Amino acid sequence: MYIHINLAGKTKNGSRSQPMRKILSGLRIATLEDTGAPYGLVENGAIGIDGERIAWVGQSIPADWNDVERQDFGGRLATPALIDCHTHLVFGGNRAREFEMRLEGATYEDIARAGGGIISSVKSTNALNEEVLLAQSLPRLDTLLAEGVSTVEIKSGYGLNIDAELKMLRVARRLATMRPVRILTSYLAAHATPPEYKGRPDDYISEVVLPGLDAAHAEGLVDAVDGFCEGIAFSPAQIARVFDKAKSLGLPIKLHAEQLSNLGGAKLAASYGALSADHLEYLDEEGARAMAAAGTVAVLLPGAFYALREERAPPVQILRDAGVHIAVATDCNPGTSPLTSLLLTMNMACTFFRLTVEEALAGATREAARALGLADEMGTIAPGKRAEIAIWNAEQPAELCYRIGFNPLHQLVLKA
Ligand code: DI6
Ligand code: FE
Repeated sequence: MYIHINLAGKTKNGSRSQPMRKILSGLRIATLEDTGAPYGLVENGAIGIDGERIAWVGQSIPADWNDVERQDFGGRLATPALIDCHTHLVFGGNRAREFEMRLEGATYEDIARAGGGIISSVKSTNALNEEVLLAQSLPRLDTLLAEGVSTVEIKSGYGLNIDAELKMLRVARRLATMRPVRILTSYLAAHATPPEYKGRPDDYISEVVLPGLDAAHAEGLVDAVDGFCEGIAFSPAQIARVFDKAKSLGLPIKLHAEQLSNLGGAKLAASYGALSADHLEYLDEEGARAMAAAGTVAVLLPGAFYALREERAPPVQILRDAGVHIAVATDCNPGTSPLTSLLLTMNMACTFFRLTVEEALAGATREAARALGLADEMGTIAPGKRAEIAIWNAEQPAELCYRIGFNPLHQLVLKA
């Protein structure tokens, strides 16, 4: 059955008798495929959908599709459905008070070292049972989905004990059953050292992070393993212990690297063949070269750069020159990026990081899929890919990035 989601976020399920084939016509299609045209644009195009896959894309309808039901979109722009490849959207409470403290002059690191920051969200997350945590997280997911998002990555990392990390991941899995969305989970117990292990981060890794990963993996809760490699979090040597465990379980890895300083995290991640290294404000050329060689995607998170009023942008030109694939994501989290708009994120990626519109749009579709290991399945509009297509009240791709705080989604077409 086809699911169409309109602007108000309401979902209409097609009836079971609906045919397997469908044509979306009257579209300006930004395929994001490498066709030589900007955005891989197909003008006056149509998309043939067969089951859950795209069968064809082009200007003429194949003869054997002549009697297939068509929906005409009157010249609107179609793009691949958006993908948010880095979020922490399952958490309890909020950190509005820290926002005020930063306005009064405290820095993010000051607040973290004083027991606020991530630890304050750990307390408010762990105070909630699974149902309430789910209820608090759902509106954030809905806000993302209303902008044409089909796929969201969600990390744990606000539990910091085994049961609480598993609880977060279960909530992430349950969210996927409540909405027409694909959710990928990342195990991020190596996000911060909890107070009971203060000064003993290696013991925390031995006693919580590693056995917790075994338990979460055994329950089928982990799609990837992440860590926070930073002066206020974990060293490369500590992260390497987590990655060794992930590798032994056959799980892909990702890393928060070079956000506030350069510890060589991106190079470490690349040496493990990481799917992505994320943030990267302090990345150097050596790190970029290592990422390019390993095919590790750079996930840029302009929401955190904005909220922390960072002055150092990630080295986009170095990434381009090295041939690193660039994705963009919200980093939706209560501390450094309370952001639930991927369109606004794309705008920020252009405005703050000087990405081109094509890079920003590819970053929230094709490259975001790559950062999740799903490049063969989604992220472009091409035969064989999943039929997950956003249709916009817009003519040009640039309209998606240039407006601020406006949602031009006309319809999200998904096969469920
Ligand atoms: N980097 C971030 O920006 C978030 N986590 C991370 O590793 C911040 C998380 C928070 O402050 O709650
Ligand atoms: Fe993050």
